[in-house]
Parts: sequence; C-alpha cells; structure tokens
Amino acid sequence: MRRLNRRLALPIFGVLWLTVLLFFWVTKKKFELPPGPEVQTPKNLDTDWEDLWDQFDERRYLNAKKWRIGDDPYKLYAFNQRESERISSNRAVPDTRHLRCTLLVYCADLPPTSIIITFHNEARSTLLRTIRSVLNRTPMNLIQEIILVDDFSNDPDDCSQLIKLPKVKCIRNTERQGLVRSRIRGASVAQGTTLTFLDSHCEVNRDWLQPLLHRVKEDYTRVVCPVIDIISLDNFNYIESAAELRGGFDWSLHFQWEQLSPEQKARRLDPTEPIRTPIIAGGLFVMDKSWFEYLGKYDTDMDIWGGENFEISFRVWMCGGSLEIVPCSRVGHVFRKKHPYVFPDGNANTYIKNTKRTAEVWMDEYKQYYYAARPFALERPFGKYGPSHTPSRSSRRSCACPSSPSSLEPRWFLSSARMEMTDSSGPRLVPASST
Ligand SMILES: [Mn+2]
Repeated sequence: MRRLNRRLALPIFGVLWLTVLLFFWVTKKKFELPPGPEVQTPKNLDTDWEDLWDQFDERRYLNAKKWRIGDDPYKLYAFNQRESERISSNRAVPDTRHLRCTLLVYCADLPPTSIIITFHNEARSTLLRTIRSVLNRTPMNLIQEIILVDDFSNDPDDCSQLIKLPKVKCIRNTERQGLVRSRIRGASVAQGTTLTFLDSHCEVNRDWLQPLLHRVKEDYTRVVCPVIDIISLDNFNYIESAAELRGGFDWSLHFQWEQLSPEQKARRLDPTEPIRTPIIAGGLFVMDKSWFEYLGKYDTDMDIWGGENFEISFRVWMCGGSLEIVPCSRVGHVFRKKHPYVFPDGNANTYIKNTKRTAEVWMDEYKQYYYAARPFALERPFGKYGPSHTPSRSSRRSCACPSSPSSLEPRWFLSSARMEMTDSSGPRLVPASST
C-alpha cells in the first residue's frame, strides 16, 4: 500500500508542477499583451483620490475649531463634540444590513446621483465624517458630485475648505434660508438625474446607495429612504436600528416612527423588501430630479426646519408617487434631543407655521383635526399661499394622476392609502366623528 502511494505521488507532483508552470505562463502572457485601446487599464481612481486626500490638511481643518478643555462639549452642537473629534473621520462602522441584502444584485447601469448636504454651523468633525463615509462606501461612478450648501454658517471656511476633497462643491447662502430653500438651491445646480439628500451629521453604511438608486431607476415616482441607524450623541457608537419601522404621524402633524403590525410583519416573507411609508423622516432620501421639479419641489415659504417632510410626503402620494424605506440601505445619523441653532422666529412658531402651511394646502376638510389638535395654530400667521405665492397650490392642481384623479383628494391619502398600509395607528388618526 505504502509503495503504491509512493508510486502515485510522483505523477501527482508532476501534474501539479505542470499546472503551476502553465498558470504563470498564461498570466505572464496576459501582462505582455500590447497596450491596445481595449486592454488599457482604467485610470486608477483610488490613487488619485489618495492624492486629493493628501492635499487636504484634515488635522488643520479640524484643529481650527477644536473643543477646548474646560468647555462644555455639548454646548455648541448638542452632541458630544469632544468625542466626535476623538473618532477618526475614516472609521469603520458595523454592517447592520440583513444578511440577505448581501446577495442582492442591482442594475449595472445605475445613473450617478447628486448628493446634496445642507448645513448651518455643523461641527467640522461630523461634516467631514459624513463626506468621508460617502466617498469611502459609494462606488465612484455613482457620485456625480457632492453639493454642500452652507446656510450662512458663521465661518465660511467650514464649507469652502472642503472643496479640496474629491467631487465636493460648495455653495453658500448670503443669509439664513433654512433647510427647504437651501435644498432647492442645491438641487438647482445639481447635474445628476437623481437627487440624494443627506443630513450633515451622518455616516453611510456599506452599499447604501445602490439599493436606493435601483428603486428609483425602476420607477421614477418612487421617493426612497434608507433605514436610519443611530449614532449615539454621547459616545458616537454606531447602533443598528429596527428595520421594520415606517413613518407615521398624529393630527398635530407630529412625526413618529411606527412598528409594522404583527400581520404586516407576518406578510413580509422577504426582509429585503421595501416598506411603503405614509411619511418620510425627511433628512435622508433619494428622488428623481425631474419628478422633484414636476411636483413643484418644496414649499419655498417654509422656514428653517420642520414640517417640510409632511408637505413633500403628501405631495408625492397625492400626485401619484410613493414613498418607501429600503431595508438594505443603511445610514447612521446623530439624533439629538434639541436643535443646537437658533430659530429666528422661535422653534415652536416655525414648526407651527410650516405644519399649518401643510394643513392649509393639502388637507382640505381634514385640516379641522389639525386645528383641533393645535388650537393655537388657528391664530398664527403662516405666510401666503396661492398660485402666485407658492408652488404648492398650483402644483396640487397640475399634478393630478390622470388614471386616478381622486388621489388628489386628501381623503384618498388620509383614508385609503394610509389605511391600506396601516392598521393600529390608522383608526387613531381618524376621529370617530369623521367616520
Ligand atoms: Mn439631523
């Protein structure tokens, strides 16, 4: 037996040796091919990008605005500035997707998108980490550009110094405009066919963009959001959040995350399937650019922050589009307990003005329930509306879906569309008197 093994060992060794020789011969041959146009290696983007990173003096950028010993690290940004600065702009985050997401294959020819990040006095460390996570975890060919809209921050250098980074552009408002008008300004210069809105204190996760662009490419009327993971405002840990949530609201137009019902969960056989949502959280989403323009963009008379997510959600649903959360796309976001910046008219007044505009333009007879929930809103000013003042009213008339004009009725959205998707939270929304 042992002799037989020895006898076999020699030919096996010989065959292996020949295979190795053949392998080297074939690969060498490949490298020796003349550099015709079809075998020219593509420009090595990674190297160029590293060069660009070298040109950007990160330490200098961050040190200029560093937290100082003795200062309250929460004072300026309502999160722990010291901790954010301690963490690398280049850090790894846990891949929080469902395992099945890694098996999905997306369209090979997704169009590049314009990423729009608006901010006002954002901490340099979080702003930089947002951009760097995008550059690290997005295929280069999918980024048309990263447009930073500096909404009149105290220091113009926060934004202007970042244009040394790859793909980054910076535009600055000459006075404070707020989220809505800043986003519209960013969208107006965008060159991509889709718009990707991001907050300025995020970290995108692995393969975050492909599933979003894929859904919009399949149907341009879809407005899609990632699942928003939590970045701790205290220690900046990246925490996985529940995937089976959607955006809901009550009559005071207060946004809240809702669990899917047990029946809806039971119906979901595939955890990678998108979840239709009545309302989006508003900070992070992807939308087709011409669809955004066709719908009348945003209500430009909304100030600073808040309420715009209701308005755009009503607008999309009632004009025949849809909103969804795509579980295979994950983006971390620093959730704060309060706004670190000043609202010129006060936080509550601004929120009421913005939500009142939504109620007045989109809710028709249902606005009475909004006023019942917020009686003081009745007396509050909310600016003007009408075809000449805001695109909202006129776009509501012009965007009727021809196959289903009734979709323009808030009743359709607030009852059938919402109820079809909802259950436990639905009845709570419709008061007994209205049924
Ligand atoms: Mn935010």
